[in-house]
Amino acid sequence: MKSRAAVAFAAGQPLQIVEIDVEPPRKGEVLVKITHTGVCHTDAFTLSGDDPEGLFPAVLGHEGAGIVVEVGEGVTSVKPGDHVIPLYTAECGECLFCKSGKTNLCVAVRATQGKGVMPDGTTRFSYEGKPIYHYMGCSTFSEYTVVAEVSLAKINPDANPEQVCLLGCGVTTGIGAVHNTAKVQPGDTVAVFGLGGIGLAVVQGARQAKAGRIIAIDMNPEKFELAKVFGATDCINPKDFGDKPIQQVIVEMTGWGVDHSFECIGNVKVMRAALECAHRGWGQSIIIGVAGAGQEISTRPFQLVTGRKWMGTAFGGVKGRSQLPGMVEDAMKGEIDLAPFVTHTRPLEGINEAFDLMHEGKSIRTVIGY
Ligand code: NAD
Ligand code: AHE
Ligand code: ZN
Repeated sequence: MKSRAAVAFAAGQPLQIVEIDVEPPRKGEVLVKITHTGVCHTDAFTLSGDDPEGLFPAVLGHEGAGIVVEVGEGVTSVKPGDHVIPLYTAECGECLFCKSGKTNLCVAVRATQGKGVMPDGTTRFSYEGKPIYHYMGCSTFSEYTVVAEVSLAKINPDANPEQVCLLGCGVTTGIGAVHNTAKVQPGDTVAVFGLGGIGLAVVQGARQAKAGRIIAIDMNPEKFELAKVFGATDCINPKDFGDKPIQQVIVEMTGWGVDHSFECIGNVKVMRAALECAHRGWGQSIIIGVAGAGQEISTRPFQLVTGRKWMGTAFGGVKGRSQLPGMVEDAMKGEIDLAPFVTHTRPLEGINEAFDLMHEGKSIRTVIGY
């Protein structure tokens, strides 16, 4: 079938809106009509060429919501008409990782996903007879996409897709990082570095967890208004402190540092600052941001010797098929507030503007409606 798609033909180039060919779903696969997709910073990261797994040409996009159109052989957990969210972290329930009960990092389709192909090693997308790669097992920048059955969460059909698409990545990642990874407790002190979609979701999660002080940090003070709406108690801009390291500022604000810090930018220098503002003896720092190829983190080992923990999280530790439907219900009950994240909406033709708005710091999320 034909599908309108925004194709990344080469790194660093704007996406091109073209009509691609999409093959029917094969065994264990599902054809989904995407109705809405968010644009996450990770899409921009991969488009920039900094992603070691970045492949071109590709259909990017991994923060979508849609409706099942057709299922391949053997698919039993979804049927045409079901409302779904594609998952870049699958959940097969059968692999070593799923069975461990210790992680959401299912490996069922991860290897082929990273190579931009379906589990059988081939792609369902082509343009003018030439193959186009899939992306993160989702490729939500195409109106029609094919994903593995294990990469689909079936959700309440009454949910607002323009908002719940954000549970496909950003909001789930931030909220999940607070509850599943850091396990923030009432009264805990939290620092959040970077107030985009991820950082603001961390702020919201910290308030849900009844954190005491929530310190929000960004170089763009325009992000502070929404951070306060979501529960930030202090908003600080590193530029206001001259040469003073921001970790020192936060330690001085809190006495000994924060119980939990979250890096939501992808900047290895900020990752260090986030670790070093954690409380002596027990503070922990969670890396959420994705850093480019060749980048490495560093700190004095003494920071760890003296009791700080350095951790990371993917998709907020959330198991997509078993836990995401419940998060959609939480959003429908108002227990997760999604509306403020959607600062802009655009048709597919406006997708490059969505990237521009992100880079200019003007948007939190632009949601593309097909
Ligand atoms: P975004 O661009 O919307 O937000 C980033 C924010 O960081 C902006 O507000 C920006 O002003 C701020 N910032 C940039 N440099 C800064 C600095 N030096 N100090 C303080 N603030 C600074 O991005 P996003 O969509 O929220 O994504 C954030 C990061 O999280 C990206 O690296 C993305 O790839 C990553 N991510 C990771 C996961 C995961 O599962 N681990 C999931 C989603 C996104
Ligand atoms: N491909 C990159 C890593 C990118 C990365 O870390 N992705 C996050 C999700 S970002 C969502 O916006 C993630 O979940 N990683 C775990 C995984 O299995 O991909 C690289 O460095 O190669
Ligand atoms: Zn994302």
